[in-house]
Amino acid sequence: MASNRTFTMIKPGAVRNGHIGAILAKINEGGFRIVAMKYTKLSAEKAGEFYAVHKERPFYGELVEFMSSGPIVAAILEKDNAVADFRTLIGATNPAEAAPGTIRALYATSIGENAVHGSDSDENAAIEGNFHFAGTEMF
Ligand code: FUP
Repeated sequence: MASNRTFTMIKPGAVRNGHIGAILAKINEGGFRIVAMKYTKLSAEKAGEFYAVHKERPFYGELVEFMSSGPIVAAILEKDNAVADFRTLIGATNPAEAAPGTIRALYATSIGENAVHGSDSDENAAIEGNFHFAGTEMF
C-alpha cells in the first residue's frame, strides 16, 4: 500500500527568486497537508550526505554546491498517494520536459536548479523526512 507522506525541499534557487509563497500555494491547492516545515540551510556536508546516492554522477559536485548555496524550505507533506501525486505536481526533473503548470515548469531554471525536490519512493520519503526533522517536529 502506498504511504501517505512525502518529503520536499524548495531549493535555494527558487528561494532566491522569490517563489516560496507561490510554490506553497501550489502544494496547498494540490491537497497536501503540512506535517512538518522549516526554513533552514544545508551545509555542504549535509547536502552531500542527502544526495549521497548521486556521489558517482558527474553533476554531484555542482549539486552539493547549489543545494548548500542558500536557504531552503524543507517539509513533510501528507496526502493519499503522496509520493506519486507530488511528483506529478512538480513535473519532470528537467524543467524543459516538465508538463505545463507543474511547479518545475513554472519555477525551475534548469535541470540542476530545478526549484523543488520530491521523494521518489515511500522508503526514501521516510528516510529524507527523518534526515531533516525530529519526531517532535512532525504534527
Ligand atoms: P528527481 O528525483 O526528479 O529530483 O531527480 P534525480 O533524483 O534524478 O536528481 C536529483 C537532483 O540531481 C536533481 F534535482 C538535480 C540534479 N541532477 C542534475 O543536476 N543533472 C542531472 O542530469 C540529473 C539530476
